[in-house]
Amino acid sequence: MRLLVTGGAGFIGANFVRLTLETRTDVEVTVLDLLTYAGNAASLPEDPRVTLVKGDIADAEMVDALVAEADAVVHFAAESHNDNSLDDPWPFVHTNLVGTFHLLEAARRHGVRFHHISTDEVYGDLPLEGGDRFTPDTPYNPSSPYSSTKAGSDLMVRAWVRSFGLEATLSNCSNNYGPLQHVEKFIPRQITNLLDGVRPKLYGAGLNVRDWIHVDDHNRAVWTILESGRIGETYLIGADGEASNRDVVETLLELMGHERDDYEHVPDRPGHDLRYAIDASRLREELGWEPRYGDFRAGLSATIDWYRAHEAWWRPQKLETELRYQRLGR
Ligand code: NAD
Ligand code: TDX
Repeated sequence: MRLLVTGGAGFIGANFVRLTLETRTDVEVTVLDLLTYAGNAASLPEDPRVTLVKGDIADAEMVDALVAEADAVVHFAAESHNDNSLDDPWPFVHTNLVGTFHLLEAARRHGVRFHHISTDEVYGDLPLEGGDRFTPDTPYNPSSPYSSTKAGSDLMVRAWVRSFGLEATLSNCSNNYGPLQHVEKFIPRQITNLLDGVRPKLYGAGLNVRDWIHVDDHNRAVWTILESGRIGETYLIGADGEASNRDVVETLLELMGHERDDYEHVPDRPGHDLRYAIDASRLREELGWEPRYGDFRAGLSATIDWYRAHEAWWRPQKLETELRYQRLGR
């Protein structure tokens, strides 16, 4: 099987490529990645079964040629950080909307199976109190330029299925954590701050809740959907990992040998979503998927170990990232 993985040099995509090589012998992977600030060729394993092509998913000609050679496309590439989308939304429109459009058109022309990776943020947020969770029937209600462009890309995929018979599936996953995540994101930012002797930074009161899942559990679900998902269907991926940002920071502090209250509050993110929570029943009951990382604390501990052991991977991005946050006042 020849797989085209867009965004395969990013956090989730690179973990997907690694998992694929470890678990399948019959797959060859071409990664199409622009290697933006978020992409890192060093995240990919050196393996004769992996080819990295540096390019833009909004480059219609290049995309057409690569999709033509593939048996399936797994589309991870995106501008992915909410804070950046509040600073400058245009790259989000370019990559998440225009880029997805060109991929869909190529997949339609060549009749190639397509899996679209998306986020629970397309559903907006839930109240802090109460046990509501997102389901595949929750109405779209995105809050940020990031989530609105992801929502638009999801809707295009659905329309291409219905109008053109594209063989596509979609998945909307909750917050991922694990190795190879850029230091701009919440958990790696706090771990690497602590390694640098800097106190963790909580937006606002830190009461916002995210539903954490280990990146390998997400990627196993993607493979399950690719192999046995129903065409045209949307699967929500989540592992019942709800925690407030304050809980996460306190746990990281404790695991790294600090007092649990040794963090600081910084100004809140504008439009900050309160709570996400996923009901993954369809994926569990229809396709039999189960998460393997049940213990979030143990997963965080392993993630801390990974960042301790891989400073050479994250160090080049750290200063620039913190300077950007300084400019944003966060
Ligand atoms: P990331 O920012 O770490 O990686 C994105 C990758 O896409 C990078 O390698 C980057 O170079 C590449 N890219 C960006 N623009 C491109 C372009 N125009 N052409 C080609 N490549 C381009 O993101 P991530 O956290 O790995 O997220 C991957 C996907 O998963 C995204 O679609 C995101 O919306 C989705 N998602 C992420 C999470 C999460 O918690 N991180 C949760 C749910 C869904
Ligand atoms: O320094 C910080 N302090 C803080 O309190 C940072 C960077 C974040 N936060 C808060 C904001 C969020 O409530 O932590 C939470 C998580 O923040 P992010 O890591 O930026 O993730 P989030 O905005 O929830 O979006 C993530 O999950 C869904 C990914 O970045 C998206 O790509 C994915 O779609």
